[in-house]
Amino acid sequence: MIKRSNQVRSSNLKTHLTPTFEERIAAQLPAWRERLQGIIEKHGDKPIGEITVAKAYGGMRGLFGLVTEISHVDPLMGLLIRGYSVDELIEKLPRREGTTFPLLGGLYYLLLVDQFPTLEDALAVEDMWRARQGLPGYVIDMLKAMPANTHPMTLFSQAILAMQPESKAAKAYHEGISRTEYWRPMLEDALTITANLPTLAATIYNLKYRGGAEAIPDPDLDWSANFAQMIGKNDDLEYQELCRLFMTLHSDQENGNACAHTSHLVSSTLSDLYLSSSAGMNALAGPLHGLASQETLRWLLALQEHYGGLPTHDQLRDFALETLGQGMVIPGYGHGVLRRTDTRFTAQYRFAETYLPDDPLFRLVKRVYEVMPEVLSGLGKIKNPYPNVDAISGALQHHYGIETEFCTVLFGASRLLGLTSHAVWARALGLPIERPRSLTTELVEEMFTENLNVSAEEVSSFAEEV
Ligand code: NMX
Ligand code: MLT
Repeated sequence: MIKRSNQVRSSNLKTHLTPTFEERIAAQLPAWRERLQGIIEKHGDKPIGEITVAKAYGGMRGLFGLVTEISHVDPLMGLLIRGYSVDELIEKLPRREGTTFPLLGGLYYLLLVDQFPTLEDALAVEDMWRARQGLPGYVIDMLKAMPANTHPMTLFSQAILAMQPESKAAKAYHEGISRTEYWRPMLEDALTITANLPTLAATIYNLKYRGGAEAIPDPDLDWSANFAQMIGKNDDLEYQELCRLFMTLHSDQENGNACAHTSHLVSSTLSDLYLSSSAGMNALAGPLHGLASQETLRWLLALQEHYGGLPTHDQLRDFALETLGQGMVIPGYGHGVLRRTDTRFTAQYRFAETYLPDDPLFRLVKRVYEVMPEVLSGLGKIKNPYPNVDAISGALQHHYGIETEFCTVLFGASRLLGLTSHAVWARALGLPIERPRSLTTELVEEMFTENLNVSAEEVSSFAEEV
């Protein structure tokens, strides 16, 4: 029997929805499977885009190679989860009386079940999470054994991986389970992993920055607010609200972003959710992806220190050009899909206007927003000169005293709600192992060498063969 820590002190928790999560998803599967099969039979050979040489060399930008129902990123409208925009989610998802931002139990219900949750549904998921809380003691021991300078994202990914022996799906596969049923124990793993994310994040925070204080969830608090409580912010209701907003905004972003795609690929081999979630977090830990939250905060703090406060517009322009001149990116700006200001930036901006309008770092974020789109547009190569979600998230966390290096762990805790939902549905719909092809440059050159006179038809048939 594995010794568990961080367990909630509560009884009478609802451990299931009625009908259960599993039944609600299972009820939708026959129609979905039929729909997918029909689409592939009827339209399977029709193109939905063009694979060009530039796309093959260019990080597959703009290539539609994945399908998911859970969320979609529209270049202009931004993130849509199950069709709902960020603002609609914030406005409509159920919340507890006396609070401003949504219960994440409701959002997870929407992500997984594809029905808009009632307050009762949201509270039931929060209860199901409570009933599954408790980190294995050996995970805490492992985290404690790591060198003090280990990055929190490394600890986060490694702790999720270390919990893999807990996987019900891996056990079921080992014992022999039909591939069509594999999603059921995966769903159980999804609930266990997500239930423990605030505790895991708080445990890492406390080990690194609070002398190792134990993180014990409060049964009276919701999933997001519990993170705040476990790092000692029991009385900071404002920060608890920010946690709810932050967790809502970072939870998903269709399937092609680097962490989602990584986790999707790993899961397509029928790896369990502990393995694919940890892999996804390793992608999120890169500075062009989720680490940009930390990097933006570092850049803003350096800017503030350099000018001894709020720089003028001209000073800011100079500082930005210096960063660019050093071959570095301006963190928090640009996007692979979006072509206007990220709606998740705007939602956090509104939070700041309401709760911390005079915060010096927020005033700096505002000033950067006034200057940066013009500076970046001036370079003539950036497709989106506007801020993304990371341009402000770290500044808000900083206001409430959160350590700079920790910001991406919060991003990860939220994003795993999306990643686990995608994986459960991918297995439920029987999506195959991912295995695209690669070319060598020599083959590319051969395909397009003029004097070889390869016709367009031959190129297509070559593409079919390879
Ligand atoms: N600062 C400097 N250069 C940039 C920036 C930026 N913020 N954004 C794009 N570029 C460059 C990019 O590196 C590329 O240069 P080159 O041709 O010399 O390689 C050129 O502009 C064209 O890039 P795009 O096609 O506009 O952008 P792409 O889709 O390749 O990259 C990002 C998207 C997000 C990786 C890129 O905008 C970036 O590096 N941003 C800064 C880091 C960041 O904020 N990442 C977080 C994204 C959101 N998230 O949470 O993951
Ligand atoms: C994300 O939230 O994953 C980022 O905006 C990156 C992306 O969409 O590519």
